[in-house]
Amino acid sequence: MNLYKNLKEGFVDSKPFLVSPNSEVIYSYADIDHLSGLVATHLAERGLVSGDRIFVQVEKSVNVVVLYLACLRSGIVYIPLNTQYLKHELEFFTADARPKIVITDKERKNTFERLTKTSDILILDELISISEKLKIPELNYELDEFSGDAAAAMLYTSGTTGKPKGAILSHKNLIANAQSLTHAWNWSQDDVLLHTLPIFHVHGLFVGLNLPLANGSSIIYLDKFSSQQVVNILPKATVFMGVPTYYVRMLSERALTKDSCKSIRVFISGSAPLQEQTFRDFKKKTGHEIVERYGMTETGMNASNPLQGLRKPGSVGLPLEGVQIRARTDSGHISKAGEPGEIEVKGQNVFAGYWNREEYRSRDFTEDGFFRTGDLGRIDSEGYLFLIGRKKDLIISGGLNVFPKELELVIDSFTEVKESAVIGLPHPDFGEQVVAVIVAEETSRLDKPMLINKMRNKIASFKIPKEVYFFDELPRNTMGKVQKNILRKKLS
Ligand code: MCA
Ligand code: AMP
Repeated sequence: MNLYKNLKEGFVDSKPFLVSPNSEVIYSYADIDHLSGLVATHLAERGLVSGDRIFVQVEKSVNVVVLYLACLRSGIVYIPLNTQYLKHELEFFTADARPKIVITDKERKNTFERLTKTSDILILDELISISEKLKIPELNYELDEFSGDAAAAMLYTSGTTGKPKGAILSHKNLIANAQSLTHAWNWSQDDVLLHTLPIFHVHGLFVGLNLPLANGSSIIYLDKFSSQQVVNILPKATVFMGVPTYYVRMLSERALTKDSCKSIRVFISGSAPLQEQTFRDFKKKTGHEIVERYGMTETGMNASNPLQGLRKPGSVGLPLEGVQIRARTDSGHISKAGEPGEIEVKGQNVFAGYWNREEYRSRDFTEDGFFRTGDLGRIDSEGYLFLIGRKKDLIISGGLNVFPKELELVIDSFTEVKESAVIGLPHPDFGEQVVAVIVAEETSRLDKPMLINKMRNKIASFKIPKEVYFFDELPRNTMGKVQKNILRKKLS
């Protein structure tokens, strides 16, 4: 079972696959098949074999798509990294995953050279142009059969301990998700997806690429999201997907009208809660009810509001085909309809576990094989899932996850800081914003600009607190635990 082989069944050779914003065909399906074959050949010549791990930290480009497909064909485990990650963060990933090769941009090469002596470091654009020159017939890598359980990709997701964990996604997991989403969203060859998401997360990588590929549809490929550009291009597309921040920003565009959305079949939102107000405002302005869905790095997509049938505002919809979803109460029993609890999921889409963390399996999964998501929700009597909070201490800012513990560890390492607490507070654009509460050492003259400056060298800029407050002490309960709910109340 090979995801590439499975996707290829949907390819239509003569059809445009990647299209530029001004409608030029960048690659047809035949082109992408040929080129990814050449790159797979080149990677094999460099000694990469099925099961080898490859790091990819590059700006969004069409070449990344080629590389991704080449890796799928050859069974190389694709490990994408957020382009904002800095040396301090990359250090951990490199030591943890020990990739055979790092593929990056010219600007990042030095950083990786300082981080690893054991991995080859290649520039993506050079890799592609060398492969193009090969001009040898591509090997039929897609005919290689791997076990469906073989790893196709590994994506890091931060943990409540502050240390990221590599979620291993198998070929079988990704195939299952592409199939259930094709069905749920009625995806077809006639679809044109306007792709503006980053390409290093499940949302932009697997949902945004595998679905069109599996169905021979075209992608209008933008390097990044810009609400103005998106609204201008919407008339050329049939599907748009994004995080809630995209929809909030699109709503402020005057050019967003019922007319500009005439060709759109479905707008999809996920990765963070879509505010009911955004759902209603978007419907009023465009006539479209956004389809909200629920996913995770570890599971791909689990639930979606239906294409036909009731789309409930505030709900992430019904379980996708082949996915079981239930809630478990604090007292440990399976919730009845409407009763809140931690959401657990099971299905072919759910990963088998984290890299090098087999010993935690019993904590991450229930005895009957459901993954404990750390999300809190309730399922109504019609089977619709409503997410109502999170058991895990996590902030989602503009669709990007920030784990407070990771930031607290960084902040507490500064000599000027006695202790800190990081919380999420509502933000009109990002949904939630990162806020740091600091208890400074008495003699320190630490202020917000100084703190932000110190953090900038250490962590990706989207994690940097938007607000900083200085307190004399942090509120604690009788067990000594910081009461973040009190901080949130005080500061909202
Ligand atoms: C950028 N900045 C942010 C964020 N993005 N700050 C907080 N939260 C953010 N999300 C900061 C930058 O660090 C920078 O700070 C400043 O804003 C300008 O950066 P720029 O890149 O120009 O910002 P932007 O273009 O306005 O980006 C905002 C964005 C982007 C378009 C909302 O963050 C985005 O595309 N988010 C989508 C993320 C995503 O794909 N999530 C899916 C993962 P400074 O100026 O200080 O340096 S979740 C997933 O895959 C699961 C499975 C699921 O369910 O989908
Ligand atoms: P990630 O670790 O980046 O895969 O993020 C997964 C988390 O995003 C989930 O566990 C949820 O907490 C959150 N999430 C994804 N989709 C939605 C949604 N539609 N509404 C609310 N939260 C969501």
